[in-house]
Parts: sequence; structure tokens; C-alpha cells
Amino acid sequence: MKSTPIVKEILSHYEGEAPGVKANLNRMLMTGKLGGTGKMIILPVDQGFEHGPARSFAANPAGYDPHYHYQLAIDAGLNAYAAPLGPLEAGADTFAGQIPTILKVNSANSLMSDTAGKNQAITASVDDALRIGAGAIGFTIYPGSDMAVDMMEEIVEMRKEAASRGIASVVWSYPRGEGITKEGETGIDVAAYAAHMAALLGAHIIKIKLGTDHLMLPEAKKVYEDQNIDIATQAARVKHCVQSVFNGKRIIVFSGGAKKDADSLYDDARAIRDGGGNGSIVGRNSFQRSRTDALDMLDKLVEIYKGNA
Ligand code: FBP
Repeated sequence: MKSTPIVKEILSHYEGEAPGVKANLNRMLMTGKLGGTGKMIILPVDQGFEHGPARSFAANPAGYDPHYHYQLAIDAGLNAYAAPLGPLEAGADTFAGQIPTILKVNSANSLMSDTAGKNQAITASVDDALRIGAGAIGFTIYPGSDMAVDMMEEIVEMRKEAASRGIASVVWSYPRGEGITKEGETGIDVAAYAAHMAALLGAHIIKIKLGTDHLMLPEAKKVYEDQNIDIATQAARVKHCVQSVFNGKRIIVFSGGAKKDADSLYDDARAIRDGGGNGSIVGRNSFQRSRTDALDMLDKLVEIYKGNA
């Protein structure tokens, strides 16, 4: 597979990394309508685990079928499709080699009690990723949870194993739990901190939520104010998160969130683009629309990332 100067430059930042990992990153960055631009759009479909089947798929019942998501990601010209083991296996033969896949190796669920702590079960392995041809594992950490230390230790081990076998690691870094207020979950100081920790843990691709201008941590707030760190606009906040992942030397993508109107998704994408982020990972906003509407919306996102809209 070819590469472009932009992609080669991105890969050059992963110094000392296994060639197999770089090959898998190259493949994701070179696939689809944004292939070669350094930008990415990924389709994540693990919401069935996180929120349950009806909340995830009733709005567009075609989504109950895992093949639907493979085909959507392929037809929309996305860079990769991310899902837990069951749905990836369910299309692994039919779609073998047609789209890079990210095997989500841990998942939360909405049936756990409030006292269980914010944590995710490990539901797949690096062996599974190799067997089904996934180019990366995907792992969620919850910075701020009382279980965060365990989750960090788990991803360090899995990342080590994955990298030794040429598989890349994508870390979903989602602040939540006992140490975080509701507003703080998306506060920009916390979001940038979560992104930074994912980079420190060795993530090759970091996924966070877009941040608000709220500052949760008093000590950090003082620094943001004293140093006049610009957090006034979404693009400025994205820029700050990009700076927080080794000054842009790690790929960072931002999640879409619950379904919303297309125009606000486009505004988010423009902010991600203008702030220097690498792209979007858009689940519910893709598969909870009809296939036609989803393809139109994803096409527009591609044009935004290409700088045409
Ligand atoms: P969405 O675009 O649907 O927000 O998907 C991104 C994602 O990270 C999924 O991988 C995950 O299932 C979901 O968000 C979790 O959302 P939340 O934490 O808001 O329940």
C-alpha cells in the first residue's frame, strides 16, 4: 500500500515503534475518501454493549445486523470500523480485507450497579485481533474512576502484547467516575489531561470527547488563567488537546456523541479540522440515521476535513 508525505510524517513521530504497527497505522490513514490526507473518520459500533440494543439500533433497525455497519463504513469510504469481537467476527469472512478494523477489547454495560465502579470488562484478546485481521485493538480507560489504575495497567499490558505482534492500539480516554463531576467529564482541563495520559500510556490513536470551557481542577484552573491558555472556542480547545498529545505527535480523534442535527456535527468537524485534530469517530450519528442520510452526512464530513466545506 502506498503512503503520502503527510502520512509518512505522521508515522515518523512513532519513533521506535514496531514496523507492523506502523504498517497498520499507514493502512488506516491511507484507506477511504480521506486516505493520504492525515485525517480520519472511524465508525465505532460498541454502543449495543454500552447502552443496550434498543437504545442503539431501534432508530434504524438495519443496524441490528453487524454486516450493515461493515457495509456502511466501506460505502462511506471511512478509514476504519471499530467494534467488539462478536460483530467483527460476524462479518469477518464476508468483509475480509475490505476495511481496516479495530477490535474493541473492553466494554462497559448499562446493567452494572452504581456501586460497581466505573470499569469495563475485557472481552477480547490480541490473539482475537490477529485471527480476524484487525489492525488495532481499541481500549477504553476512565480517568477519574476508582478503577482507573486497574484499567491503565491493563492497557499497558495489552498494548505491549499488541505492539510486539504488529497491532496498533487505540485508546478511548473518557473521564468519569468518583473523582470527576458531571460537568468535569467534558471540562477542557480534564479532557486534555485524559488525552495526555492516553499518549503517555502508549496509545497510537487517542479518542476523546470534545471539551467545554469548564475547568474542573482548581490547581489547573489557576494555570489556565495565569498563562492565558485560549479555551474560548471549540477550535481553540481542540488545539489545546492536540498540543497535549505530544504537541500533535500522536493521532487524536474526537467522538460524535448522542445523535444530534447534522449542522452541529459539521460545526464540530470544522472545529476539529481548524484546531489541528485528525478527525472524528462517529457512531450513533452515523448508524441511527437512515443509510442514505448517513452517507450524505459522512460525505459532508469528508469534504469538511478536506477543507472544501
Ligand atoms: P458515538 O459517536 O456514538 O458517541 O460513539 C463513540 C463512543 O465512544 C462509542 O465507542 C461508545 O459506545 C460511546 O461513545 C459511549 O458513549 P457514552 O460514554 O456517552 O455513553
